[in-house]
Amino acid sequence: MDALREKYLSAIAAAPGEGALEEVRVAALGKKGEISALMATLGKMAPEERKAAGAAMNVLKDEIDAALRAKKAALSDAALDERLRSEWLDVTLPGRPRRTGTIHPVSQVMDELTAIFADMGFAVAEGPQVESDWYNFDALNIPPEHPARQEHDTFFMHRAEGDNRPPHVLRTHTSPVQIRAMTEQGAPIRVIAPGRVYRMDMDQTHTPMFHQVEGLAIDRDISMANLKWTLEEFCRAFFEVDRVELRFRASHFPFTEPSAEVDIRYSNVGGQLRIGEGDKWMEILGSGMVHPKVLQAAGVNPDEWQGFAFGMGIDRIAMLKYGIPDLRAFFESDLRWLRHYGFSALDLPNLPGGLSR
Ligand code: 2NL
Repeated sequence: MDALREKYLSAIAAAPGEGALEEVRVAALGKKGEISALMATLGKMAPEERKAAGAAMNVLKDEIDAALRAKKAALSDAALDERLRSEWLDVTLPGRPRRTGTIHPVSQVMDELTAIFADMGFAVAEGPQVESDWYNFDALNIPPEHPARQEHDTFFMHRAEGDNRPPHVLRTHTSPVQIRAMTEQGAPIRVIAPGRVYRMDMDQTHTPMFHQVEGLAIDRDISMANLKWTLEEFCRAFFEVDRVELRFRASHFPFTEPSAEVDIRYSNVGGQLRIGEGDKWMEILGSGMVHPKVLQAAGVNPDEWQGFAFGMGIDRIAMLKYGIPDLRAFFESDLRWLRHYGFSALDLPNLPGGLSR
């Protein structure tokens, strides 16, 4: 029995894992185990011998059993320690940011514009980007020989072979949208027409597609005073400043008379543009009183109705609002611009203005 005790206690002590320990248990205490076999010999013993041997065997069995349990607990503690060491997780680490999409800056600015003019009672009008020459040019008092119609400014669509009607064009401004609105709705009318426009122009400060918003207000007694207030009110809201100053310079457009280009006062303090203060002027839009011929072309009687119209580029006033220095910065994915809108997905280290610099 001492040999058995010695054998199993050392086997238990040496068992490297729970599997090996189980094998030791089966070898000792299993149905066919050595200690079970030993205990089976009790039945053949004489009663007086059996009492002492039985007690000793029970002590041996309990001792082995206790050693097995202790070892099993030690092995499972060690296994847990090992898992805790190898599988630790720092739950205090910040989460990985999710990369979400955002509204394109130009769309966002268009939404801002639309909201400001909506507050002043302007509806939004939309129309086709492929236009007839009537809506894009003739109705706007732009005659066939006008330079704006030339090949080098306008994208012309192809007509089918043998179709000699004048070609459609990619709209060069959103004015045709307003002509359509006036023609359909008549006067009085107050609409803005934001959207894409196209001109065959591509250099460091021009792209062949850009965005424009035009505005139109026709009523019985609309004057340039209404135009001035509307534009000032718009600029205050859009640039989020209390004071703006606009300067109207006499100009010429075929579709307005009189016409004015409008400049806004600003300063440049160390590259930071401030609207409404300073001694610089920046041209932001063109405007005027709608030409009687244009009203007539849209079926509105110029003896009864009059109104103002204006047009401005969206890309530029957006860059002005958000401090982007020039178009190239915009189109080379300048990250000051993109980051302003949370475009972290494009935050690549080797782009101009990247975070890593
Ligand atoms: C500019 C100048 C302008 C208009 C657009 C307009 C529209 C109708 C009738 C008359 Cl339906 N005028 N639009 C008027 C004056 C100027 O745009 O520099 N745009 C970027």
